[in-house]
Amino acid sequence: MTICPSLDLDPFDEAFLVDPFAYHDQIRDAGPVVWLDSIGCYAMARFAEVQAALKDHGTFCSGRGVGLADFAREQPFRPPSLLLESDPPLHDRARAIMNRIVSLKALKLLRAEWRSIAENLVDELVSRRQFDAVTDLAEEFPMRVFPDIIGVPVEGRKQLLEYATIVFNGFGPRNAVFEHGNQGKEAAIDWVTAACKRENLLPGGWGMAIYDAADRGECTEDEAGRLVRSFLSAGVDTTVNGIAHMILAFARFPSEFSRLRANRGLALQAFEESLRWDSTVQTFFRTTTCDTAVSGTHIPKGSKVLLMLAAANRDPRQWEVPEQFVLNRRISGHVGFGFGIHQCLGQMVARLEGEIIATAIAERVTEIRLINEPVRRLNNTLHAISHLPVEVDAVAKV
Ligand code: OVM
Repeated sequence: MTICPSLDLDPFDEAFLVDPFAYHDQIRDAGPVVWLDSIGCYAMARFAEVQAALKDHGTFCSGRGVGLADFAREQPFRPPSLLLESDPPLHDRARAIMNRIVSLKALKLLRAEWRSIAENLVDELVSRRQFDAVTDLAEEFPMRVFPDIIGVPVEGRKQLLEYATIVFNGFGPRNAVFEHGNQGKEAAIDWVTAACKRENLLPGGWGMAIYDAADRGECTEDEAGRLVRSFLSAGVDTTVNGIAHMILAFARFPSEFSRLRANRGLALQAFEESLRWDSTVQTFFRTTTCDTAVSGTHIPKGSKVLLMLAAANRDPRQWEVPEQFVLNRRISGHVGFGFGIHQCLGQMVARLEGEIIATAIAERVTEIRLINEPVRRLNNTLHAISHLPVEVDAVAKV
């Protein structure tokens, strides 16, 4: 058994959250498993070990929470998610209900309409030449398409972004980022709680489809509400920041953007690679259900383990020139959507949004330049951007 190296480094302090990639080498190079004194838990940042832990959900469970808080010792701030914060068999029952709703068939129905929404939006932004790629595009597009699919009220939808801030900060420690980030956003919790109720959901949406499953006896009324909450928690800020980082990648790697313009068939690949390059969900925790060993390092039963997805996605042991956004690499297997039974339920929705935006931009823009450096919005889990001022050159009209 190897001794587990201990690092004096806080993955949730502000310097780390501003530029996590500056610290990942230190964690990956220290060993396959490290002990972080600052937060009193183990961490893994290498691709092979992160992927293996995600796969081994029996040893690395989610039911004690996927944040720093151990639900076996602390009361969670909201009833646990039946998907994210659960283990089989409960997880699988909940997931099956959701998988039937977020189906390929359902997604096929959305593409044409979402495409025309994206085209109109990007047309307008290109005519302005300068815009904020976060507020005007990366937030605007998901907000125009996603809440309608679930069927939540139009009034107050902006609260979805504030709610996501609370939820994703909640996976980290109760630090300054948590306190400041969540301040004044309490109303979002009430809004989302109301939006999850049967009487507030529009007929025909994915939210009501969950209550239809409850009517068939597949889950209880209370479980249905909590599953709607998963859509509303995980469905907006994730794609917002995925799209934002894809635009950032286009600006930082102009030759790759040219390659996309020359071959629009690479649009989906562009979104996927941007997710590897800068993974929106940077980290999630697991808890060990038994004593275990990871690449020769002992981890005792009941330990919280930080899985550093974003670091794994830039591990030079796995990827060539990992810090570069490269369209033609073999990207399959990245852990930006996780891996194993908990792998992102909404990944097909996210991909559809990302592909459609990448296509609409590649058709209309020859170059994207940053007017200013991105303004970061610090969050304990998401790598987030609040403002990304850009200038674009329009494709010449024929
Ligand atoms: C949920 C949930 C919340 C946040 C994130 C997430 C990335 C899921 O409530 O199920 O997945």
